[in-house]
Amino acid sequence: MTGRLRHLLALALGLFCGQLAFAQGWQLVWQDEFHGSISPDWVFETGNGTNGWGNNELQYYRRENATVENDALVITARREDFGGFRYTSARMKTQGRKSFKYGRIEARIALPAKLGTWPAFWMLGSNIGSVGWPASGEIDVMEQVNTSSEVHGTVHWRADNGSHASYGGRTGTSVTNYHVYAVEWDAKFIRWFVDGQQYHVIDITNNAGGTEEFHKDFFLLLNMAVGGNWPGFNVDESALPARMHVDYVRVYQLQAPGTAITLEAERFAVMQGVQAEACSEGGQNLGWIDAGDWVVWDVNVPESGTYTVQYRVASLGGGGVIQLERAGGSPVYGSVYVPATGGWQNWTTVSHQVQLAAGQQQIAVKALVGGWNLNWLKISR
Ligand SMILES: [Ca+2]
Ligand SMILES: [Ca+2]
Ligand SMILES: [Ca+2]
Repeated sequence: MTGRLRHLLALALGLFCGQLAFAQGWQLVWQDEFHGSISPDWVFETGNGTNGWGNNELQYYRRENATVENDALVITARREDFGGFRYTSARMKTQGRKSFKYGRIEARIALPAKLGTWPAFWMLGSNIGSVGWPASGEIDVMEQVNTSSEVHGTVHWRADNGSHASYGGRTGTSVTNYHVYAVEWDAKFIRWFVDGQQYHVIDITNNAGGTEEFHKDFFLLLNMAVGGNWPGFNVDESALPARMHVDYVRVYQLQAPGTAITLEAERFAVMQGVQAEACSEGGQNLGWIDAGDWVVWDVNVPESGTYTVQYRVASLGGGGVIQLERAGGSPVYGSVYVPATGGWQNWTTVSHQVQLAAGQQQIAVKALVGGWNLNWLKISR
């Protein structure tokens, strides 16, 4: 696919999502797009846990079973003898690295749907280490078992009498194709969606079980079990290896109008011609920016009006020119000069004022003149 076509497709997808799926005020706060690698915010869990991770699962989890191909995470379940078990797969979590209270949590996932597979995108309360499960609370954004065409969204908690309680919903879809699985979670409700269509909701205003389990931080998990109490213990070994694909995981949170939006350059949606590298100010910056190169980010502009856009830039040589535009190239919002700073990691901030329209959209920086690095953009009223 050509860069231009990808650019236009990205624009079309951005508009599509903007109309169907986004409430005003959702701002992207964390993402892993699996652009060639897995974010260091994920921790891998290995082994078979206690009692097969509590479910009598048959697999041994290994880091090696999570890879990145074609801009997507691939979790592969294998028929492989390892550690005394007959299958291997992968399980990863953001515990201790990234946790979230409320927000829109979504992932674009395609499932294998084979007898014995149990893929899941889910969350656990960050206090699980002190209060245990299910008092920690569990929010299952998406689970599916075996060859079923149904996906399930469920919450688990500890009931007042101390027993395990749960409340789930399900819906049918073409699970082997990519779909966006999401929850929208606030102080009142958790709602489950497939491709923007709600299929389940729980009112948590007065708590699910008389405790606070759904009003505190949760971390994210992705895994694919082989066998276990839910899918059962029949595995179609002829269907292995089975692969779960995850194009991206994104977390949005509600932000009040007037809050500055910071876009880390390296957390782009799509790009052409640039590369990320370690930044002297922490994290990463983008470099190898030549004339005609471009980078696109998802952003939700809270209201239409005049915004100041700041760019954190560095340039060893003669500087360059940034053009800010809507992804796809039209309209052009404005341009700003990048001065020479005397080093690729000598940073300065340049800015200009532009008119932006409200709503979820894809914004792009294009290099009219290359020869500079970009650490971040900040958009403020
Ligand atoms: Ca991706
Ligand atoms: Ca380049
Ligand atoms: Ca950065």
